[in-house]
Amino acid sequence: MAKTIVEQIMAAHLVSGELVPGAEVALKIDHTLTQDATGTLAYLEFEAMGVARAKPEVAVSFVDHNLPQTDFRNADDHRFLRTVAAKYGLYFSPPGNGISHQVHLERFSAPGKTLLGSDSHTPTAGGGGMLAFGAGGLDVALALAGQPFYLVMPEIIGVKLIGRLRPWTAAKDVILELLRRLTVKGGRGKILEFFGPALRYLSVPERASITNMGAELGATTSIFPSDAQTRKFLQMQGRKADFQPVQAQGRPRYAEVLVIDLDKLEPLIAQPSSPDRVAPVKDLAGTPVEQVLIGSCANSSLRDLMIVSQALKGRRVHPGVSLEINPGSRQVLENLILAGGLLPLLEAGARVMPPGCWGCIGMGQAPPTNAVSVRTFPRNFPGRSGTKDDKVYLSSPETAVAAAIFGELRDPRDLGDYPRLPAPRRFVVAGGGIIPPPPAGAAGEVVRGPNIVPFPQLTPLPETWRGEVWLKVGDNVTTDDILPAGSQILPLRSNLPAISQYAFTRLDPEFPSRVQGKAGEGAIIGGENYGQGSSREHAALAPRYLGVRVKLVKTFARIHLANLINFGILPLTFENPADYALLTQGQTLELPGVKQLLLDGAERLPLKVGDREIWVRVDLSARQRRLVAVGGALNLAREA
Ligand code: MIC
Ligand code: SF4
Repeated sequence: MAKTIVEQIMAAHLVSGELVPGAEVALKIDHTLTQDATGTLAYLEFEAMGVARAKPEVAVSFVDHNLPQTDFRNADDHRFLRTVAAKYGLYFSPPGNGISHQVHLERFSAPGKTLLGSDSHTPTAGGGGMLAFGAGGLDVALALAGQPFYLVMPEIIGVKLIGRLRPWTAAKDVILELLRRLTVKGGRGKILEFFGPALRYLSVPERASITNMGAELGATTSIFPSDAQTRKFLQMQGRKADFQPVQAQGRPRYAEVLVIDLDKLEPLIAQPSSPDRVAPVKDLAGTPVEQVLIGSCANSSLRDLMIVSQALKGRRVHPGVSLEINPGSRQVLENLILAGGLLPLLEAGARVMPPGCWGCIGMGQAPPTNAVSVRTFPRNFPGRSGTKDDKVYLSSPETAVAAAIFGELRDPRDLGDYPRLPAPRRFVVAGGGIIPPPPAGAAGEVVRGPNIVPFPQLTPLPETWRGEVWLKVGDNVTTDDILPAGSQILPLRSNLPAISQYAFTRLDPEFPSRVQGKAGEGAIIGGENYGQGSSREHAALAPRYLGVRVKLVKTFARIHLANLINFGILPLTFENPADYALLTQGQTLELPGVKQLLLDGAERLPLKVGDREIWVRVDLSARQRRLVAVGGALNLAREA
């Protein structure tokens, strides 16, 4: 029988449910990953579950987001993560070892297996044939405890790639083309499965650039088959034994098929401040550029850095540009050095950082006021760079290096002949960096510093809920808007009372002071694709901590919705989207008998808005309804 890759992997991991789009399914998880900015909370939650040792085949705790250790708080978090990993039997990838997604692909990816990660770009591993999902930290903690991962079965979309990339166009242009066509909400409720004759020419790191930014489409995940390219990659990593072929069987029926002809693709760029504002670079040629950043989980493989280095050979960075390189991993940096790629970068005037996320999450590398910054990163949401009213463009390394050389946006084809890239038969895979789990019982105790504040107790949903509209926002609000990151806020990820002081401050600087100390609870009103972007569960928890109990929007982004449910926030959607216009800040709201209605499975609820009444929808499974009613997943675990 014809079967997609996704159906085959899901069938092999199915714990409960049916593989029918829209139904809730539970999947067994083989690998987990966390990063420091979401990991501290995830491990506090895992500890609260009282499980002695992590259950997945492979569980890795990475430190990549917040690296500078500017004070004790950051260093405390790193030590906490290292000691938790040792105690519970996880691999630990310390600061400087690289970005979780790049390192997981290199060192652990295994075709046909499932991966759950507390970071929205976890689908990067789909480039290596894994079925990989981003999730909130609590879902990852549950997977660490051996629980399955619940998700609503998405539709499976086929993306057929034909032709072959032309010189100076790159895999990044493939995903930018998809963003141009589908927008940041076009992938909601969908998994993208790639196939077609062009796959023969796309290496695993190139495929990973594509699956990585499937997250920007709002897709549940993206996946490539495991084929000769996958075998070659694993061989180069010295992991031939991990190869498993994974191919679609027969001619599967996709819900929809999109075709991209790579021969026709030209260098593209996403304009400020959304990854879907895509245009051909040549249409923007001449725009002055002052900063170019190469790196991130989308584009920091050896190939990506080598093309930049080779293009710079014998040239200099334009004097008006700051060119900065953030290698994806220690391994990439080592192989770059061995291939002779580091010297041309340094000679041309580039600044090379230790491997990590850096400016992608606003940890340094903020652009100057009013300057254009071109980045090979996945996201350019407003202000994420750390500079107010920033002008961040997203492109391939090819387009980015052209901007660094010319000092303005230019079609990289203006650089002349495409350089020959070295094709090593094997990567050097040094053992340095990753710390394997010690044998059970061999590790000492978990060490906690004063910045690591225990998790608060969350109250259950009342029988009848009464509250007030605390804030109304528009479409495509990101989790960066709900709870920003950056150098000031990232050190507070393990300190909920402190971090909640930043909730919604991008949209309303007074929000925390305005609502704190109010006697009752609040609701947030939103538009389409509410909560897109990062998986940070702090974006659910911080508002919850301040008293937000209800979110009423037109549509939710998947990971944020799961996080709201996990922390006992009631997610509602408008039955009639036009009712959005009726709601204003300060109105009183009432949901009569909501708790019982929720537990009884009601799909619509009456909502009193002042002296009017409207209908709102609750699209939740029985499991999710219980979670919301008891006040979140940790309360449920405590009840059990
Ligand atoms: C991001 O790219 O937005 C992040 C920072 O990696 C987040 C995780 C976080 O906020 O810690 C993500 O992608 O989930
Ligand atoms: Fe790190 Fe940026 Fe990737 Fe997020 S998108 S994991 S911040 S490199």
